[in-house]
Amino acid sequence: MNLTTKNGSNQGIILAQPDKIWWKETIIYQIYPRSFQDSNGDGIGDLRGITDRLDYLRGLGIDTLWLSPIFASPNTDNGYDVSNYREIMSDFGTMEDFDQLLRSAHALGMRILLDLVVNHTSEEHLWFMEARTSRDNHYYDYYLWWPEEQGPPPYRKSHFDENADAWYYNPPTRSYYLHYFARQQPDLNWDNPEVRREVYEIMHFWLDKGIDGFRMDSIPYISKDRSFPEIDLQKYPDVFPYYSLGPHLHDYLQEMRREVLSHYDCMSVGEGSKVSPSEGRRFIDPARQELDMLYHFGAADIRNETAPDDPATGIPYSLISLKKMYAAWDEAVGDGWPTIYLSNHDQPRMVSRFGCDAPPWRELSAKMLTMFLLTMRGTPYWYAGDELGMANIRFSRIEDYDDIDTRNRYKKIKEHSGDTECFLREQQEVGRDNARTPYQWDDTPYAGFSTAKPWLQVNPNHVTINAAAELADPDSVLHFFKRVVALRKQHTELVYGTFRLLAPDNPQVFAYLREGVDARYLAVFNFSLQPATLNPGTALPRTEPLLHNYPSPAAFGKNRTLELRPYEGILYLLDRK
Ligand code: TEU
Ligand code: CA
Repeated sequence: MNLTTKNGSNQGIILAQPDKIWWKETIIYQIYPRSFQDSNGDGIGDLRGITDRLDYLRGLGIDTLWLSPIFASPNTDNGYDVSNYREIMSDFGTMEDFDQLLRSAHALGMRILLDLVVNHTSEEHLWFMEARTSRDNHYYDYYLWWPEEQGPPPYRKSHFDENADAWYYNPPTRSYYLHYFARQQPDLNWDNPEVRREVYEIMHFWLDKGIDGFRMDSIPYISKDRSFPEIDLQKYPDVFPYYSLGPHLHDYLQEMRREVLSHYDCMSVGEGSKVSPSEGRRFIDPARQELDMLYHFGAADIRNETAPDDPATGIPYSLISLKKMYAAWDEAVGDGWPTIYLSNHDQPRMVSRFGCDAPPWRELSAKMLTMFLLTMRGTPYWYAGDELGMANIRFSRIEDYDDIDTRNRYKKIKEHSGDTECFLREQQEVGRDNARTPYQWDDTPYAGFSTAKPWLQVNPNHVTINAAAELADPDSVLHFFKRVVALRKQHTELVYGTFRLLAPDNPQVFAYLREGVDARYLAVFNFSLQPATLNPGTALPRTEPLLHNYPSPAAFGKNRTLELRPYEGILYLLDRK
């Protein structure tokens, strides 16, 4: 940790300058392999497809890829149900294909992160196939059971189960097994040291191959209180936050660091479902030696749960809450390091959710969100396709969906004679398949993704929104993305500088200062469909903006205010020492 004296607004204060390391400077580009590029004409994306597109990605300035699970899987949850952690999913290719992908990526100076899914396995994993046969089986204790003779199991809720019940009865053992996700995804018993050893060996296997780190799926859920107490539903009405606070979670993460991660030059990021900022710090405090980063759900939760600050702005959630949430995480991480993202394979498309995908606004709002994500403090997790401004597909029929989450929830609503139409309308905005439609490479019938009918429909808007068209248009979202990526590389103060939220109570504008040792930046974004006004106080720029998304940026008026147009974003370099 270097200590540096700062001037300007923080005169006299000694500010810690974060340690420099590659995973703070990079942008992590998430690929959902099933949807990226098919290389053999079966309608399913695969590893060779990714290898074929590495040059394209490198050309955009991308240098780190996170691949959603590529391991053997029956695909109940598209790879998030692993049946063999040392084999490649047959749909995606072979181990040779993987080795080739890794070699090619490294040769281009790119890194690869894999998705470690070890809160649960697939029911088709050998361990579970054994475990379910008898209570005496060696693998029985690899999973979590409730014996029938103890009466009905205590209430636990499942994310994906049609009945929302996280226990499933297994006749041969006369017991119920626990599954926080689908019943085909039984939860592992992390209190069994053998289970932990198995997981660490799997991690060694991939790290020894040369991968550069892991994204860890559902990691806050791994530790359970095996006395299975009744959950205090007053305290945890949503239940899931209870799952993220298991008694031995941090012991296991420290053990994992000691046994595995500390032996490699690699990075780790935990999926931080249901983790608050104060809990989050414990995962990433460098002194505790657990994970490097935590991928929290703050933005997704606020977008789903809060009411607009002012309905007239056209922002359907509370921007004030969003701003305060990011400021709270920025402070809570302490000496650790923040993360930011606005979409992924479990969320709708960024432009449809936080911007506006109607034609007059799609490009502007996608560019504004690009500037926002890449100028915040923290490592950005970028979801493939957002650089094209890809939008929600908004399926109208349940048959169009592939996702187990959408399908099982629909089933449940139907069985209870609920309002399925209302559910389908809601899924058009939030359904996970919105983000899983094939990558739009060109305007041919299957968008250049495949020569055969893809596993999930291509968005019909690919005739205009596609990589080929955008490469040919210098004003495209794609070229804009490339410019911002380059700018972030060039201005490392945008990576390491401090973050200070301005105008926290402005319901339309997200504005902040980024202040490094040598330079200070002002970023302003109108998140609304309506014009907005900002007075940034003393942070008045004297020069032209570094970057803006309208052809010519708004200028400061006499009264030191900026009149921003809908979705206008501007980045200024305030001063450089
Ligand atoms: O998601 C974990 C998670 O917390 C989910 O509840 C997520 O919020 C949900 O999918 C939204 O509908 C991870 C993976 O990202 C997801 O794709 C998997 O389905 C899940 O774990 C189970 O492995
Ligand atoms: Ca294929």
